Amino acid sequence: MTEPTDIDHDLAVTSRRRLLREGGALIGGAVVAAGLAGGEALAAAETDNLPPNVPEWMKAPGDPMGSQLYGTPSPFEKGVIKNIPKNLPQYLSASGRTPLQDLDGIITPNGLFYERHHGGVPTIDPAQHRLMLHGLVDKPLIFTMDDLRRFPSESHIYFLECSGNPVYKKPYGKTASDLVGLLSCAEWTGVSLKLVLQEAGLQPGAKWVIAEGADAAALTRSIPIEKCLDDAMLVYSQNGERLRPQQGYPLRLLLPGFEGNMNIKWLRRLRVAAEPTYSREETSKYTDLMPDGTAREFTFYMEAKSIITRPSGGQKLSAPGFHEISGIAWSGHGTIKRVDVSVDDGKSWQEAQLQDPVLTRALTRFRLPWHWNGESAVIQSRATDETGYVQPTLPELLAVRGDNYFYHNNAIWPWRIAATGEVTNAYA
Ligand SMILES: Nc1nc2c(c(=O)[nH]1)N[C@H]1C(S)=C(S)[C@@H](COP(=O)(O)O)O[C@H]1N2
Ligand SMILES: [Mo]
Repeated sequence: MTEPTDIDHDLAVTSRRRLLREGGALIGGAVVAAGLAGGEALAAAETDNLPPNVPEWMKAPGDPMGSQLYGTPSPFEKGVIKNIPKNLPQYLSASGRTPLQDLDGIITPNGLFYERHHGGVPTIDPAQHRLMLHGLVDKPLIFTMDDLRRFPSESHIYFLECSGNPVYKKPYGKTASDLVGLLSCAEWTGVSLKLVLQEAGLQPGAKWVIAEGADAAALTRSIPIEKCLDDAMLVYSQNGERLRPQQGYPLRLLLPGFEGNMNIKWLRRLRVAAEPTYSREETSKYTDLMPDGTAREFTFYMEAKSIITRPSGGQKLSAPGFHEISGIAWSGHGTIKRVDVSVDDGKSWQEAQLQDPVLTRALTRFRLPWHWNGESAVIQSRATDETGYVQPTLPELLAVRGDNYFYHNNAIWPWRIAATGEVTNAYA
Protein backbone atom coordinates (compact mmCIF):
# COMPACT_ATOMS: atom_id res chain seq x y z
CA MET A 1 0.00 0.00 0.00
CA THR A 2 1.50 3.34 -1.02
CA GLU A 3 0.51 6.99 -1.43
CA PRO A 4 -2.79 7.61 -3.19
CA THR A 5 -2.41 9.37 -6.56
CA ASP A 6 -4.19 12.67 -7.39
CA ILE A 7 -7.28 10.97 -8.64
CA ASP A 8 -7.82 9.39 -5.20
CA HIS A 9 -8.12 12.60 -3.20
CA ASP A 10 -11.88 12.80 -3.42
CA LEU A 11 -12.31 9.09 -2.82
CA ALA A 12 -12.36 7.32 0.47
CA VAL A 13 -9.32 5.09 0.77
CA THR A 14 -10.54 1.69 -0.31
CA SER A 15 -9.21 -1.52 1.00
CA ARG A 16 -8.35 -4.29 -1.41
CA ARG A 17 -10.93 -6.49 0.28
CA ARG A 18 -13.73 -3.96 -0.31
CA LEU A 19 -12.78 -3.59 -3.98
CA LEU A 20 -12.95 -7.32 -4.47
CA ARG A 21 -16.35 -7.44 -2.81
CA GLU A 22 -17.77 -4.62 -4.96
CA GLY A 23 -15.62 -5.04 -8.03
CA GLY A 24 -18.15 -7.13 -9.88
CA ALA A 25 -20.87 -4.53 -9.44
CA LEU A 26 -18.51 -1.68 -10.34
CA ILE A 27 -17.33 -3.07 -13.63
CA GLY A 28 -20.36 -4.97 -14.71
CA GLY A 29 -20.93 -8.53 -13.72
CA ALA A 30 -19.71 -11.90 -12.71
CA VAL A 31 -17.24 -12.31 -15.58
CA VAL A 32 -15.12 -9.41 -14.40
CA ALA A 33 -15.42 -10.25 -10.71
CA ALA A 34 -14.03 -13.68 -11.48
CA GLY A 35 -11.15 -11.94 -13.25
CA LEU A 36 -10.31 -9.91 -10.16
CA ALA A 37 -10.50 -12.92 -7.90
CA GLY A 38 -8.07 -14.59 -10.32
CA GLY A 39 -5.51 -12.09 -9.10
CA GLU A 40 -5.40 -14.01 -5.84
CA ALA A 41 -3.30 -16.65 -7.56
CA LEU A 42 -0.48 -14.16 -8.20
CA ALA A 43 2.70 -14.24 -6.15
CA ALA A 44 2.72 -11.86 -3.18
CA ALA A 45 5.22 -9.49 -4.84
CA GLU A 46 2.96 -9.18 -7.88
CA THR A 47 -0.16 -8.38 -5.87
CA ASP A 48 1.68 -5.25 -4.67
CA ASN A 49 0.97 -3.89 -8.16
CA LEU A 50 -2.78 -4.49 -7.95
CA PRO A 51 -5.46 -1.99 -6.87
CA PRO A 52 -5.65 -0.14 -4.60
CA ASN A 53 -1.82 -0.03 -4.52
CA VAL A 54 0.17 2.17 -6.87
CA PRO A 55 2.00 -0.21 -9.25
CA GLU A 56 5.80 -0.14 -9.40
CA TRP A 57 5.75 1.20 -12.97
CA MET A 58 4.25 4.44 -11.69
CA LYS A 59 6.99 5.06 -9.15
CA ALA A 60 9.85 5.92 -11.51
CA PRO A 61 10.01 7.32 -15.04
CA GLY A 62 9.81 4.77 -17.86
CA ASP A 63 12.35 4.06 -20.59
CA PRO A 64 13.72 7.16 -22.32
CA MET A 65 12.98 7.90 -25.97
CA GLY A 66 15.39 6.56 -28.52
CA SER A 67 15.94 3.20 -26.88
CA GLN A 68 14.10 1.70 -29.88
CA LEU A 69 14.48 3.24 -33.31
CA TYR A 70 12.04 0.75 -34.81
CA GLY A 71 9.24 -0.19 -32.43
CA THR A 72 8.59 -3.73 -31.26
CA PRO A 73 5.67 -5.21 -29.28
CA SER A 74 5.62 -5.37 -25.48
CA PRO A 75 7.89 -8.13 -24.12
CA PHE A 76 4.72 -9.63 -22.63
CA GLU A 77 3.49 -10.32 -26.18
CA LYS A 78 6.55 -12.35 -27.15
CA GLY A 79 4.39 -15.42 -27.79
CA VAL A 80 2.60 -13.69 -30.68
CA ILE A 81 4.86 -14.80 -33.51
CA LYS A 82 4.73 -16.42 -36.94
CA ASN A 83 3.83 -20.08 -36.86
CA ILE A 84 6.66 -21.89 -38.62
CA PRO A 85 6.38 -25.70 -38.63
CA LYS A 86 9.48 -27.23 -37.09
CA ASN A 87 9.00 -30.65 -38.66
CA LEU A 88 9.35 -29.34 -42.22
CA PRO A 89 12.61 -28.37 -43.91
CA GLN A 90 12.39 -24.57 -44.11
CA TYR A 91 15.19 -23.84 -46.54
CA LEU A 92 14.17 -23.02 -50.09
CA SER A 93 10.49 -23.94 -50.13
CA ALA A 94 9.18 -22.44 -46.93
CA SER A 95 6.06 -21.19 -45.27
CA GLY A 96 5.29 -19.27 -42.09
CA ARG A 97 1.73 -18.66 -40.93
CA THR A 98 -0.01 -15.69 -39.39
CA PRO A 99 -1.13 -16.29 -35.76
CA LEU A 100 -4.76 -15.49 -36.65
CA GLN A 101 -6.07 -16.46 -33.21
CA ASP A 102 -3.93 -13.79 -31.55
CA LEU A 103 -4.99 -10.87 -33.77
CA ASP A 104 -7.94 -8.47 -33.67
CA GLY A 105 -9.52 -6.43 -36.44
CA ILE A 106 -8.71 -7.09 -40.09
CA ILE A 107 -5.16 -5.79 -40.65
CA THR A 108 -2.17 -8.10 -40.30
CA PRO A 109 0.86 -6.33 -38.81
CA ASN A 110 3.78 -6.51 -41.24
CA GLY A 111 5.93 -8.55 -38.87
CA LEU A 112 3.23 -11.25 -38.71
CA PHE A 113 2.25 -11.37 -42.40
CA TYR A 114 2.33 -14.97 -43.66
CA GLU A 115 5.19 -15.99 -45.94
CA ARG A 116 5.47 -18.55 -48.68
CA HIS A 117 8.67 -18.83 -50.71
CA HIS A 118 9.86 -21.27 -53.35
CA GLY A 119 13.48 -20.19 -53.57
CA GLY A 120 14.29 -18.37 -50.35
CA VAL A 121 14.01 -14.62 -49.71
CA PRO A 122 16.31 -12.57 -51.97
CA THR A 123 17.97 -9.40 -50.68
CA ILE A 124 17.34 -6.88 -53.44
CA ASP A 125 18.95 -3.45 -53.72
CA PRO A 126 16.10 -1.25 -55.01
CA ALA A 127 18.63 0.93 -56.87
CA GLN A 128 19.59 -2.13 -58.93
CA HIS A 129 16.10 -3.48 -59.38
CA ARG A 130 14.28 -3.05 -62.70
CA LEU A 131 10.85 -3.99 -64.01
CA MET A 132 10.91 -4.97 -67.67
CA LEU A 133 7.68 -4.74 -69.67
CA HIS A 134 7.74 -6.31 -73.14
CA GLY A 135 5.96 -8.66 -75.54
CA LEU A 136 2.78 -7.51 -77.30
CA VAL A 137 3.28 -3.81 -76.51
CA ASP A 138 3.90 -0.79 -78.73
CA LYS A 139 6.82 0.41 -76.65
CA PRO A 140 8.83 -2.05 -74.49
CA LEU A 141 9.89 -0.32 -71.26
CA ILE A 142 12.26 -0.81 -68.37
CA PHE A 143 11.29 0.93 -65.11
CA THR A 144 13.41 1.83 -62.11
CA MET A 145 11.71 1.96 -58.72
CA ASP A 146 11.84 5.76 -58.96
CA ASP A 147 10.05 5.61 -62.33
CA LEU A 148 7.26 3.54 -60.78
CA ARG A 149 6.89 5.91 -57.84
CA ARG A 150 6.33 8.80 -60.27
CA PHE A 151 3.06 7.23 -61.44
CA PRO A 152 -0.10 8.27 -59.56
CA SER A 153 -0.38 5.95 -56.54
CA GLU A 154 -3.32 4.21 -54.90
CA SER A 155 -3.94 2.33 -51.65
CA HIS A 156 -6.39 -0.50 -50.98
CA ILE A 157 -6.96 -3.07 -48.25
CA TYR A 158 -6.92 -6.61 -49.63
CA PHE A 159 -6.40 -10.09 -48.21
CA LEU A 160 -3.82 -12.48 -49.62
CA GLU A 161 -4.25 -16.23 -49.25
CA CYS A 162 -2.26 -19.25 -50.39
CA SER A 163 -4.42 -21.78 -52.24
CA GLY A 164 -2.84 -24.56 -50.18
CA ASN A 165 -4.53 -23.10 -47.07
CA PRO A 166 -5.00 -25.73 -45.73
CA VAL A 167 -4.15 -28.76 -47.83
CA TYR A 168 -7.31 -30.31 -49.02
CA LYS A 169 -8.25 -33.60 -47.47
CA LYS A 170 -7.84 -33.76 -43.74
CA PRO A 171 -7.71 -30.32 -42.15
CA TYR A 172 -4.91 -31.11 -39.71
CA GLY A 173 -3.58 -28.81 -37.06
CA LYS A 174 -4.64 -27.54 -33.69
CA THR A 175 -5.02 -23.79 -34.06
CA ALA A 176 -6.70 -21.38 -36.48
CA SER A 177 -3.18 -20.52 -37.62
CA ASP A 178 -2.30 -24.18 -38.28
CA LEU A 179 -5.45 -24.49 -40.38
CA VAL A 180 -5.73 -21.24 -42.34
CA GLY A 181 -2.74 -19.13 -41.28
CA LEU A 182 -1.50 -18.83 -44.88
CA LEU A 183 -3.80 -15.80 -44.95
CA SER A 184 -3.18 -12.15 -44.15
CA CYS A 185 -4.62 -8.74 -44.97
CA ALA A 186 -2.88 -5.40 -45.46
CA GLU A 187 -3.27 -1.95 -46.91
CA TRP A 188 -1.26 -2.02 -50.13
CA THR A 189 0.09 1.04 -51.91
CA GLY A 190 1.39 1.09 -55.45
CA VAL A 191 0.47 1.78 -59.05
CA SER A 192 -2.46 0.48 -61.03
CA LEU A 193 -1.08 -2.15 -63.43
CA LYS A 194 -3.52 -0.87 -66.05
CA LEU A 195 -1.82 2.53 -66.01
CA VAL A 196 1.62 1.00 -66.54
CA LEU A 197 0.34 -1.23 -69.37
CA GLN A 198 -1.25 1.81 -71.04
CA GLU A 199 2.10 3.58 -70.84
CA ALA A 200 3.59 0.81 -73.00
CA GLY A 201 0.48 0.46 -75.21
CA LEU A 202 -1.17 -2.96 -75.61
CA GLN A 203 -1.21 -4.53 -79.06
CA PRO A 204 -4.14 -6.45 -80.51
CA GLY A 205 -4.04 -10.07 -79.37
CA ALA A 206 -2.74 -9.18 -75.92
CA LYS A 207 -4.63 -11.72 -73.79
CA TRP A 208 -2.23 -12.65 -70.98
CA VAL A 209 0.54 -11.06 -68.97
CA ILE A 210 3.31 -13.42 -67.88
CA ALA A 211 4.84 -12.25 -64.60
CA GLU A 212 8.25 -13.35 -63.33
CA GLY A 213 9.90 -12.91 -59.92
CA ALA A 214 13.56 -12.06 -59.30
CA ASP A 215 14.03 -14.88 -56.77
CA ALA A 216 16.04 -18.07 -57.33
CA ALA A 217 12.73 -19.80 -58.18
CA ALA A 218 12.02 -17.20 -60.91
CA LEU A 219 8.42 -17.90 -60.01
CA THR A 220 6.29 -17.36 -63.12
CA ARG A 221 2.53 -17.13 -63.59
CA SER A 222 0.17 -16.16 -66.43
CA ILE A 223 -2.43 -13.52 -65.57
CA PRO A 224 -5.50 -12.95 -67.77
CA ILE A 225 -5.48 -9.48 -69.34
CA GLU A 226 -8.94 -8.69 -67.91
CA LYS A 227 -7.52 -8.82 -64.36
CA CYS A 228 -4.50 -6.74 -65.39
CA LEU A 229 -6.83 -4.03 -66.71
CA ASP A 230 -9.09 -4.20 -63.65
CA ASP A 231 -7.84 -3.96 -60.04
CA ALA A 232 -4.31 -5.44 -60.37
CA MET A 233 -1.57 -3.40 -58.70
CA LEU A 234 2.19 -3.09 -58.74
CA VAL A 235 2.79 -2.71 -55.02
CA TYR A 236 5.75 -1.14 -53.21
CA SER A 237 4.27 -0.46 -49.76
CA GLN A 238 2.40 -2.49 -47.18
CA ASN A 239 0.61 -0.95 -44.18
CA GLY A 240 2.34 2.37 -44.78
CA GLU A 241 5.94 1.24 -44.96
CA ARG A 242 7.90 -0.31 -47.82
CA LEU A 243 7.21 -3.99 -48.47
CA ARG A 244 9.03 -6.42 -46.22
CA PRO A 245 11.68 -8.54 -48.00
CA GLN A 246 9.47 -11.59 -47.29
CA GLN A 247 6.55 -9.91 -49.10
CA GLY A 248 8.53 -9.08 -52.25
CA TYR A 249 10.62 -5.97 -51.61
CA PRO A 250 10.94 -3.76 -53.54
CA LEU A 251 8.03 -4.63 -55.87
CA ARG A 252 5.26 -7.23 -56.06
CA LEU A 253 2.21 -7.95 -58.12
CA LEU A 254 -1.06 -7.80 -56.18
CA LEU A 255 -4.09 -9.46 -57.76
CA PRO A 256 -6.99 -8.88 -55.36
CA GLY A 257 -8.91 -12.09 -54.63
CA PHE A 258 -6.66 -14.31 -56.80
CA GLU A 259 -4.77 -17.24 -55.29
CA GLY A 260 -1.60 -16.19 -53.44
CA ASN A 261 0.73 -17.93 -55.86
CA MET A 262 -0.14 -15.55 -58.72
CA ASN A 263 0.84 -12.49 -56.67
CA ILE A 264 4.43 -12.54 -57.90
CA LYS A 265 6.94 -11.14 -55.41
CA TRP A 266 10.23 -9.43 -56.29
CA LEU A 267 8.61 -8.68 -59.65
CA ARG A 268 11.16 -8.16 -62.45
CA ARG A 269 9.36 -8.90 -65.68
CA LEU A 270 5.97 -8.65 -67.36
CA ARG A 271 5.65 -10.16 -70.82
CA VAL A 272 2.40 -9.45 -72.66
CA ALA A 273 1.35 -12.50 -74.66
CA ALA A 274 -1.45 -14.12 -76.64
CA GLU A 275 -1.26 -17.39 -74.68
CA PRO A 276 -0.54 -18.42 -71.11
CA THR A 277 2.95 -19.81 -70.54
CA TYR A 278 1.91 -23.04 -68.74
CA SER A 279 4.58 -22.68 -66.09
CA ARG A 280 5.24 -25.29 -63.40
CA GLU A 281 3.15 -23.34 -60.91
CA GLU A 282 0.07 -23.44 -63.12
CA THR A 283 0.30 -27.00 -64.42
CA SER A 284 1.98 -29.44 -62.05
CA LYS A 285 1.08 -27.21 -59.06
CA TYR A 286 -1.99 -25.17 -58.10
CA THR A 287 -4.14 -27.26 -60.44
CA ASP A 288 -6.69 -29.72 -59.07
CA LEU A 289 -7.67 -33.12 -60.41
CA MET A 290 -11.45 -33.62 -60.56
CA PRO A 291 -13.20 -36.99 -60.09
CA ASP A 292 -13.80 -37.31 -63.86
CA GLY A 293 -10.06 -37.09 -64.51
CA THR A 294 -10.06 -33.55 -65.88
CA ALA A 295 -7.76 -30.96 -64.34
CA ARG A 296 -9.19 -27.79 -62.89
CA GLU A 297 -6.59 -25.32 -64.12
CA PHE A 298 -6.43 -21.53 -63.81
CA THR A 299 -8.91 -21.38 -60.95
CA PHE A 300 -7.69 -17.87 -60.00
CA TYR A 301 -10.33 -16.74 -57.47
CA MET A 302 -10.26 -17.72 -53.81
CA GLU A 303 -13.81 -18.63 -52.83
CA ALA A 304 -15.78 -17.42 -49.80
CA LYS A 305 -14.43 -18.66 -46.51
CA SER A 306 -14.51 -17.87 -42.79
CA ILE A 307 -13.15 -19.10 -39.50
CA ILE A 308 -13.83 -18.38 -35.84
CA THR A 309 -10.60 -17.10 -34.31
CA ARG A 310 -11.91 -16.65 -30.75
CA PRO A 311 -12.56 -19.03 -29.18
CA SER A 312 -10.48 -21.32 -31.39
CA GLY A 313 -8.22 -24.36 -31.19
CA GLY A 314 -5.60 -24.22 -28.45
CA GLN A 315 -7.55 -21.69 -26.39
CA LYS A 316 -9.56 -22.37 -23.26
CA LEU A 317 -12.77 -20.77 -22.02
CA SER A 318 -12.11 -19.73 -18.43
CA ALA A 319 -15.68 -20.18 -17.16
CA PRO A 320 -19.27 -20.61 -18.33
CA GLY A 321 -21.14 -17.38 -19.04
CA PHE A 322 -20.69 -14.61 -21.55
CA HIS A 323 -18.18 -15.08 -24.38
CA GLU A 324 -17.94 -13.15 -27.60
CA ILE A 325 -17.47 -15.35 -30.65
CA SER A 326 -15.29 -13.51 -33.17
CA GLY A 327 -13.75 -14.42 -36.47
CA ILE A 328 -12.86 -13.42 -40.01
CA ALA A 329 -14.54 -13.96 -43.37
CA TRP A 330 -13.32 -13.20 -46.89
CA SER A 331 -14.06 -13.86 -50.56
CA GLY A 332 -12.00 -13.39 -53.70
CA HIS A 333 -15.23 -12.57 -55.53
CA GLY A 334 -15.98 -9.38 -53.60
CA THR A 335 -17.54 -8.38 -50.29
CA ILE A 336 -18.88 -10.63 -47.55
CA LYS A 337 -22.66 -10.36 -47.43
CA ARG A 338 -23.30 -12.30 -44.23
CA VAL A 339 -21.76 -14.72 -41.79
CA ASP A 340 -23.83 -17.26 -39.89
CA VAL A 341 -22.59 -18.90 -36.72
CA SER A 342 -23.76 -22.18 -35.21
CA VAL A 343 -23.12 -23.08 -31.57
CA ASP A 344 -25.00 -26.41 -31.69
CA ASP A 345 -22.97 -28.50 -34.17
CA GLY A 346 -24.66 -27.09 -37.24
CA LYS A 347 -28.29 -27.71 -36.17
CA SER A 348 -29.19 -24.02 -36.12
CA TRP A 349 -27.51 -20.83 -37.31
CA GLN A 350 -27.56 -17.20 -36.18
CA GLU A 351 -26.52 -14.21 -38.23
CA ALA A 352 -23.35 -12.62 -36.87
CA GLN A 353 -22.73 -8.88 -36.80
CA LEU A 354 -20.25 -7.64 -39.43
CA GLN A 355 -17.77 -5.04 -38.27
CA ASP A 356 -17.35 -2.03 -40.55
CA PRO A 357 -15.63 -1.53 -42.87
CA VAL A 358 -16.85 -4.41 -45.03
CA LEU A 359 -14.46 -4.11 -47.98
CA THR A 360 -14.22 -5.98 -51.24
CA ARG A 361 -11.57 -8.73 -51.26
CA ALA A 362 -10.49 -7.88 -47.72
CA LEU A 363 -10.94 -9.68 -44.42
CA THR A 364 -14.23 -8.86 -42.67
CA ARG A 365 -14.46 -9.23 -38.89
CA PHE A 366 -17.64 -10.80 -37.51
CA ARG A 367 -18.95 -11.12 -33.97
CA LEU A 368 -21.68 -12.93 -32.09
CA PRO A 369 -22.43 -12.62 -28.37
CA TRP A 370 -22.75 -16.05 -26.78
CA HIS A 371 -23.67 -17.47 -23.42
CA TRP A 372 -21.75 -20.70 -22.88
CA ASN A 373 -23.66 -23.01 -20.55
CA GLY A 374 -20.56 -24.99 -19.64
CA GLU A 375 -21.48 -28.09 -21.66
CA SER A 376 -19.49 -29.46 -24.59
CA ALA A 377 -20.37 -27.71 -27.83
CA VAL A 378 -19.34 -27.46 -31.48
CA ILE A 379 -19.12 -23.94 -32.92
CA GLN A 380 -18.54 -22.94 -36.54
CA SER A 381 -19.01 -20.07 -38.99
CA ARG A 382 -20.31 -19.99 -42.56
CA ALA A 383 -19.67 -17.11 -44.96
CA THR A 384 -21.87 -15.90 -47.82
CA ASP A 385 -20.38 -13.46 -50.32
CA GLU A 386 -21.96 -10.81 -52.53
CA THR A 387 -22.49 -13.30 -55.34
CA GLY A 388 -24.72 -15.36 -53.00
CA TYR A 389 -22.17 -18.20 -52.82
CA VAL A 390 -22.25 -20.02 -49.48
CA GLN A 391 -19.15 -21.58 -47.87
CA PRO A 392 -19.55 -25.40 -47.97
CA THR A 393 -18.98 -27.99 -45.25
CA LEU A 394 -16.04 -30.36 -45.74
CA PRO A 395 -18.30 -33.33 -46.68
CA GLU A 396 -20.10 -31.11 -49.23
CA LEU A 397 -16.78 -30.04 -50.74
CA LEU A 398 -15.40 -33.61 -50.84
CA ALA A 399 -18.58 -34.85 -52.54
CA VAL A 400 -18.11 -32.43 -55.44
CA ARG A 401 -14.34 -32.45 -55.79
CA GLY A 402 -13.40 -36.01 -54.95
CA ASP A 403 -10.25 -37.53 -53.49
CA ASN A 404 -7.56 -36.32 -55.88
CA TYR A 405 -8.23 -32.68 -55.29
CA PHE A 406 -5.40 -30.90 -53.47
CA TYR A 407 -5.63 -27.08 -53.30
CA HIS A 408 -8.49 -24.61 -52.79
CA ASN A 409 -10.08 -25.96 -49.65
CA ASN A 410 -12.59 -23.37 -48.44
CA ALA A 411 -14.64 -25.66 -46.19
CA ILE A 412 -16.14 -24.73 -42.83
CA TRP A 413 -13.95 -25.61 -39.82
CA PRO A 414 -15.83 -26.49 -36.64
CA TRP A 415 -14.23 -26.11 -33.22
CA ARG A 416 -15.13 -28.46 -30.38
CA ILE A 417 -15.44 -26.98 -26.91
CA ALA A 418 -15.08 -29.50 -24.10
CA ALA A 419 -16.85 -29.14 -20.75
CA THR A 420 -13.42 -28.16 -19.37
CA GLY A 421 -13.47 -25.15 -21.75
CA GLU A 422 -10.69 -26.55 -23.93
CA VAL A 423 -11.09 -25.82 -27.66
CA THR A 424 -9.90 -28.30 -30.32
CA ASN A 425 -10.24 -28.93 -34.07
CA ALA A 426 -13.49 -30.87 -34.36
CA TYR A 427 -12.17 -32.77 -37.41
CA ALA A 428 -8.85 -33.77 -35.83
N1 LIG B 1 8.70 -14.59 -56.89
C1 LIG B 1 7.89 -15.29 -56.08
N2 LIG B 1 6.61 -14.89 -55.92
C2 LIG B 1 5.77 -15.57 -55.11
C3 LIG B 1 6.21 -16.74 -54.43
C4 LIG B 1 7.57 -17.14 -54.61
O1 LIG B 1 8.04 -18.12 -54.03
N3 LIG B 1 8.38 -16.39 -55.44
N4 LIG B 1 5.32 -17.45 -53.66
C5 LIG B 1 3.90 -17.32 -54.03
C6 LIG B 1 2.99 -17.95 -53.14
S1 LIG B 1 2.75 -19.63 -53.29
C7 LIG B 1 2.20 -17.22 -52.28
S2 LIG B 1 0.98 -17.98 -51.38
C8 LIG B 1 2.41 -15.78 -52.10
C9 LIG B 1 2.81 -15.50 -50.65
O2 LIG B 1 3.02 -14.14 -50.44
P1 LIG B 1 3.63 -13.66 -49.05
O3 LIG B 1 4.88 -14.46 -48.79
O4 LIG B 1 3.87 -12.20 -49.18
O5 LIG B 1 2.60 -13.95 -48.01
O6 LIG B 1 3.44 -15.25 -52.92
C10 LIG B 1 3.52 -15.85 -54.19
N5 LIG B 1 4.50 -15.14 -54.97
MO1 LIG C 1 0.90 -20.24 -52.14
